[in-house]
Amino acid sequence: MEKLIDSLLEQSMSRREVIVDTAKLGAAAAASGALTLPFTVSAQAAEASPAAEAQETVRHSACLVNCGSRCALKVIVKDDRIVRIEPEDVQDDSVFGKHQIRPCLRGRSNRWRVYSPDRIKYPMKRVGKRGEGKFKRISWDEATSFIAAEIKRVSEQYGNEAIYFNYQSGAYYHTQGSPAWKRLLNLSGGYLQYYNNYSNAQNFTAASYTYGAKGTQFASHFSQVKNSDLVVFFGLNLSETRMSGGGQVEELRRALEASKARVIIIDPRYTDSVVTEHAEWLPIRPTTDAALVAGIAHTLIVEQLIDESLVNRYCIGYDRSTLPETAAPNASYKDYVLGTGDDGIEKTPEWAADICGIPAIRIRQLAREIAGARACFIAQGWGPQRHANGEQTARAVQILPALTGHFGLPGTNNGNWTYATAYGVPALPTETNPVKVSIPCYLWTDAIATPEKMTATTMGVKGADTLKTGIKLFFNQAGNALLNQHGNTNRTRKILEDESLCETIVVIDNHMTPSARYADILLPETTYLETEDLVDNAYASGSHNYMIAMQKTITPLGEVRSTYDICADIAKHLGLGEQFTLGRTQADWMALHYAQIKEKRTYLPEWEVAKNMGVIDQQIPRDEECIILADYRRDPQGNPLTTPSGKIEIYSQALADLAKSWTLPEGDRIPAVPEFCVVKESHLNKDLTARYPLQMSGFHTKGHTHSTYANLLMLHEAIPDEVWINPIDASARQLTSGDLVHVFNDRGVVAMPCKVTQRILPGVVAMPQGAWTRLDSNGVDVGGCINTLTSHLPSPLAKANPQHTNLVEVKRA
Ligand SMILES: Nc1nc2c(c(=O)[nH]1)N[C@H]1C(S)=C(S)[C@@H](COP(=O)(O)OP(=O)(O)OC[C@H]3O[C@@H](n4cnc5c(=O)[nH]c(N)nc54)[C@H](O)[C@@H]3O)O[C@H]1N2
Ligand SMILES: Nc1nc2c(c(=O)[nH]1)N[C@H]1C(S)=C(S)[C@@H](COP(=O)(O)OP(=O)(O)OC[C@H]3O[C@@H](n4cnc5c(=O)[nH]c(N)nc54)[C@H](O)[C@@H]3O)O[C@H]1N2
Ligand code: SF4
Ligand SMILES: [Mo]
Repeated sequence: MEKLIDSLLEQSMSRREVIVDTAKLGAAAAASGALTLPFTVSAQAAEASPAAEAQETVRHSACLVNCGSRCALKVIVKDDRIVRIEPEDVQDDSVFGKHQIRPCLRGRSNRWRVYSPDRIKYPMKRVGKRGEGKFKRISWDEATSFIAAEIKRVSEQYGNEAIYFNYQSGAYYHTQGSPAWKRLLNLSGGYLQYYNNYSNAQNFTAASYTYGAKGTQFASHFSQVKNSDLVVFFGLNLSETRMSGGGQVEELRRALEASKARVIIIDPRYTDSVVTEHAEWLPIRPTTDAALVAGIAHTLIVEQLIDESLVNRYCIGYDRSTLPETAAPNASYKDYVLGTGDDGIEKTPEWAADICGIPAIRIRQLAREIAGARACFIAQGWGPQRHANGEQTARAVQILPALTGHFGLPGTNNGNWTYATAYGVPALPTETNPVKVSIPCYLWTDAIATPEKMTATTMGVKGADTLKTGIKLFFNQAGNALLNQHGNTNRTRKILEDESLCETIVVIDNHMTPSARYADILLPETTYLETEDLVDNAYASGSHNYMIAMQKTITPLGEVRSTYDICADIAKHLGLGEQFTLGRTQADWMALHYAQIKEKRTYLPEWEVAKNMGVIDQQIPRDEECIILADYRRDPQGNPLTTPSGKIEIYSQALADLAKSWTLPEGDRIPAVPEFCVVKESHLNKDLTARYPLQMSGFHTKGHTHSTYANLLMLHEAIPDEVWINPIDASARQLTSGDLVHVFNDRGVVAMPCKVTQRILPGVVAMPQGAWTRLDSNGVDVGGCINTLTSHLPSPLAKANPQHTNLVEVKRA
């Protein structure tokens, strides 16, 4: 409570500071000819006066959080204190013309993040039980020499495979943060690697089977929508997940203004994108998109809306004529849809409607609309795939453009969500990792608790048949997935509390997060605004290309340091100092990286100029080659895909083989065509729904980026964390908006206010993800973290996070 009052007082005091720029006043007065005013001061006089010390200066920084966008921040500083954060000025760039990379409410709240009472300001060592959150201040030398000794001890005792660097996405630095830690760990013998991410593993894995490796990274840029007449989005919500004025949401808005294409959004929630894109909302039950696609395909087939010769030229496994010889004769997608496949069920729109909740008549119309469109842009967000059957959803949406011919042509896409074109701003080289073994990033708790069960054919271990050892030394840099962002927090707590399993946990963060409380050694890193770096435009700025030179805007608080310097010190203790730095400071690396870019783009200004500019437009002409599969469409023989057949694989023999050789948990399936697979926690599971009748899906809220910014009270006032519930479900539980409810299942209980709204379909509730977990004495998560309710069990193929698939009940608290 004290902390809260302190922070409220701090906010109101700095708001009361009067902003007086005497130099500007003098200049303005001179310009207006008001020199006769008795109190006028000249600019020169102002410079000499003591008041000049209180002048505001402008510094440039950026928001490095993982929302996919990258916004520049104009930081107004006075007396070494941040007083305000503004957007950078309007720029002229090669993509949008005159335009502003406008940060969202989160980026602009960075002053509160820097001065938050949650800041960790000194290196610390745990004194209580692990997780209790009791720490004692130690010196930097003590901290860095302890970590060096632990790297040595653990690698000698267990081998380097026992060292792990956890998934993290809180700060995409180029010359500190993750690259610095990875460089240090690689130079000192390596660490157990991970593959996948928490964002889109099911989708990427699916795409590698549907389109080959190329398809995993890219899709058409949204600028193509300028050529579309119809846009169909499955759970794609740019207005809330890509909020920067410099990225995809802006690109889509401009394209829609040009084409006036009709937009249809398929989502359990009526999202802000439905509003801002003037879209039609088709509410769908979570996990059922593959059933919807099968229902659409049924109409396409029976109404002869498919150009079968075209589909068979570009795809395999649509019908029997293109099935590989190794496949069963009735294994094609057409067989699956028409009921001549193994399950014998015809996937009529009525069948699909029963599952997904969209009326059969609307499914038929949708099929006709997509087939009849001149250029339909089909894309999916990553919410639809963050499910227990996410690979199936992803693959189903990926084949819809292929079935309807809407691929490789202007205004079309491949069903995926695009990344920005990479314009290559170098990062600190991490060197190569001598340890070649990797695990799916969602399975690190298993790699701590039950390493003997981690094998290639059960848990997706790569580079070895099985793990040799469990994880013993854990590095958690700029991530909250050590607890908060990982599935089933109550299970994770138990695993972390057992000090005989993972022996040492190092956490590096800005704030005392739920994960930070589980540290043995806790290190404070600078926030974005307290350090210098040269960063890229991140991965969701569409075809817009720029980089940002970040400046240290204030003296870092307390003893906070850059992880480049921290890792250099640890390297020195290990006798690797020179190898780590190569004699360079962090500033030297930035200058070097800039020089490498300037070598290619000689027209860019000198670094001495550029480093004070904030946004640096790379001035690369708009990427016209942003129509995915265009080369393949033009010449499929000349430009084969990287799938085994070189074609779009509606039927995948690789998946059929894999399903046979892997050992899957009961109920899990890996079909060779994009079948709808029922998940355990589904509305169709009559046993489980008797107890937990509501499907609960998470979503990425505007109020925070995951757990970053989630501790800022002012943001909560703007966008509270509330669980969305339909009036029908609310009245059955006698709930009205604002009531505090308990959302619960066998894994835990979360307390949160409810929002009664027609914007969610009946039978489904939606909870924002990212709130900080905090258990009361009864074990109720009064912090409102969704992961108290989610499962740690991975999806079948990608072995990835199914964190949107949950059954729950809701009751008044
Ligand atoms: N404001 C904000 N922006 C962010 C982030 C954030 O935390 N906050 N996180 C960033 C990161 S790291 C990522 S990975 C992206 C994530 O972007 P996404 O993964 O796309 O975001 P989600 O909100 O999980 O899901 C998008 C939509 O899918 C819907 N959905 C859920 N299940 C289903 C389903 O089964 N079928 C269909 N059709 N729709 C479904 C949800 O209701 C939601 O509206 O966003 C990035 N941007
Ligand atoms: N239930 C559920 N869980 C989810 C998701 C979901 O949709 N539903 N989404 C998943 C997805 S897509 C993702 S990407 C993950 C994201 O999970 P994480 O990558 O863990 O992201 P954050 O929760 O934002 O945690 C980032 C941490 O970095 C810290 N940080 C910020 N800036 C700095 C810095 O400069 N230095 C250091 N050292 N630390 C800093 C922040 O304080 C914060 O603690 O969550 C996943 N978890
Ligand atoms: S959270 Fe994303 S959109 Fe918001 S300011 Fe940061 S980078 Fe920009
Ligand atoms: Mo993500």
